[in-house]
Amino acid sequence: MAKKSPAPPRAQQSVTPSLGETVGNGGEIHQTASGPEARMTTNFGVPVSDDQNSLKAGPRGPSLLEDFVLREKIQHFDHERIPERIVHARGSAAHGYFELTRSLAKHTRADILTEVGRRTEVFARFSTVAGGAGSVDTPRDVRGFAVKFYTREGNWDLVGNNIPVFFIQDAIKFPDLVHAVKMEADRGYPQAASAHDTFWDFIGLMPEATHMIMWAMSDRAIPRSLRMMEGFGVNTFRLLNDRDEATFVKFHWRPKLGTQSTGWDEAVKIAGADPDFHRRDLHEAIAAGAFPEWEFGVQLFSQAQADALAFDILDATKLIPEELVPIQVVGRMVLNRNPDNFFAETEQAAFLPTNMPPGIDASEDPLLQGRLFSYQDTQLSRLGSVNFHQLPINQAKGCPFQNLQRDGHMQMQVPKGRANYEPNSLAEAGEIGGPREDPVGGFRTARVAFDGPKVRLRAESFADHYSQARLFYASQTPVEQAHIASALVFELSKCGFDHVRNRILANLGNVDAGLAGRVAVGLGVDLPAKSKAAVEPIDLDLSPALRIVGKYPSTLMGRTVGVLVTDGADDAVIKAVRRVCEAQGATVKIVAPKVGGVTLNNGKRLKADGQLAGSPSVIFDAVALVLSEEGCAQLLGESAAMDFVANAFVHLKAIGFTPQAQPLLDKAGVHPDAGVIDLSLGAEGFIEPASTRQWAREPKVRMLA
Ligand code: HDE
Repeated sequence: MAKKSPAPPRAQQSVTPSLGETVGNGGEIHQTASGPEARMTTNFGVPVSDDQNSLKAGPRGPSLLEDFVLREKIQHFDHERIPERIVHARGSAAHGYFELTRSLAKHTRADILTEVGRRTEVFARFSTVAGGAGSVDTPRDVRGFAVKFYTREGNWDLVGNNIPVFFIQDAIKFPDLVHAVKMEADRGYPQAASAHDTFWDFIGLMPEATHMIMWAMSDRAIPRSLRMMEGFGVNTFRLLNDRDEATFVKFHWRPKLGTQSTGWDEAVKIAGADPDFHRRDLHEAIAAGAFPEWEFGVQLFSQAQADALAFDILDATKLIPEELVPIQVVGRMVLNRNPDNFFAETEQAAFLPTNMPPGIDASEDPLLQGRLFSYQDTQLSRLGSVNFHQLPINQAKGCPFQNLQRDGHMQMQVPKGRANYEPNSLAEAGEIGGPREDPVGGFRTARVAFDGPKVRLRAESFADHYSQARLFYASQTPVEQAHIASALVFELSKCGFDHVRNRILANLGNVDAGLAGRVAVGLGVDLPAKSKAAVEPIDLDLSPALRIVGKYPSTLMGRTVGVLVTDGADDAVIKAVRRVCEAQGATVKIVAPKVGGVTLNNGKRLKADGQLAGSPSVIFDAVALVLSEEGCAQLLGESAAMDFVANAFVHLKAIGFTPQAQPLLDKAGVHPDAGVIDLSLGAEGFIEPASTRQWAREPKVRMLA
């Protein structure tokens, strides 16, 4: 345990992070507390007398080489950055807990999945895939959904996505996929965007990606909030019980707030208005005590059930419809603490699909098999040391770790004794013998028999590239189908090569002739004949669970309402809007022409949460316009006000208004509909339309493909 440092002249505390408690063999780190009272020292503890001026030869003279305070500070700064993740570089994370609500003891011996009611600490990181660490939060992209469970039997990292399938079937194509989607090699753009030639070139030549493309072009790829995304383990895993009997499993996360997305053009505008839209949203929700929560579910199935399916459960481009194998909810995750330090925690977190406690095991999915190598390996270039597991965020906090691995770059532990090899008999001489293997409690691999030649082949059972793409598209509501078609038109319109576009159109013909036709019309090009499929697609039973629209109940819970106010606005109406919205669990933000706020009709001052130009309506889920007549007249000359109203309308949001706001509504082109609510009739009527999008409005404001 930590020793106290000698008492410094001013209050200073020596703290030991959890490392000292969890490693079990003596690793210690002394960190100086930072606080108003703490004394500044160099990294080696020498007190610093002046942090404002470097050491110079006279007040105007050159700086001196002997200034170790300056040199240490600048040198540390020079090396503050580490390489960003090659994929999923842009991420936001939070701490929380997982609680098991139903035991899976019949299927697994994993402690975390068998002890009902136990809370296990977790760290969850959400990410975009393609963009760099400094890119925006809202591009059209897959989202990473990685959860580290600090279980009592070692860390379990469930490193998933918000889409249940993947682009490719074999890990050997992953570098190609990532090269194709990232910035083009010669020009270094586009950043965080799949809408360019190299991506669609690769996709067209890899028909196995078509199912994933349907998801990536759906609204799932433009989530409203990280708190409003489903999560999926994607690959098939195994659970192993006490008798080492295996059950296949797919893992699912379902957000308590439902799945909700932005519009595509809205996401583009949000990128400008608030590049940190998702990061801020997660941070603010947790800081406000509105803790994001997900249900944890499993699809369990036997080898016999797997054999009866029309596709291979080892193929990560396929999902198992919930209608065939239901999701059983067995737990929940609550995120209730923001990281203390972005770099130390979110950036240094290393997720490894190989982190599995006893009772959970991988399958032979060739994508997963590659992942079992890749993540461990990538940490070496990113974190720079084989000892990255000793970083506080990566430590096995739920249990001690102990083995005979030694030394390496940045070793933080100080192991005792001579036993750094095994077998050894040093204990017989009274020395430390070191930890021993545990054949009973230790991790065991599923006993799967294989007999066959070594081959470089894709299994024939992987060859149907289109049936599930067709299933996904056919299962969507008309609104969602229109969004998929329009997204394809948008993306392909950014491609310069005709042959690239045409190959995609030809492949789409295998998904749905109507879809291919819509996209061709949207592009203004002739529809080519459909491509030859390796296996003719079949029509599978529809899966309504694959929709977003209508899948979860409408709710204002966790959403944000922007109330635009001016001087002279009616205090009673503002209060009523706030009351009804907050009663539903929404956050209300006041937007005013000036951040200092407004003077209301009763003379009271109301501070604003945001200034109009910096708080466009794209960052809210619904808006209310509580204006005075004069205030409205002034806003008629303010383009930000016009945009506020017009964008709320075209992004299908509910607009509550006081009658004084009518001229602004008229000028912004708002037509009355079920989502345009007169607040003078009572604020209650605002709740229902504000809890969803006004899908019926969409054909009037947007030419969808
Ligand atoms: Fe990853 N992936 N991946 N991936 N992945 C990484 O590991 C990789 C795949 C996912 O918040 C990297 O630590 C290969 C599927 C997430 O830190 C890297 C293949 C799924 C994260 C890597 C895949 C994912 C990563 C980069 C194909 C959903 C971010 C940095 C075989 C199930 C985790 C790192 C975080 C990160 C490799 C495919 C999810 C390079 C080779 C499928 C959420 O190791």
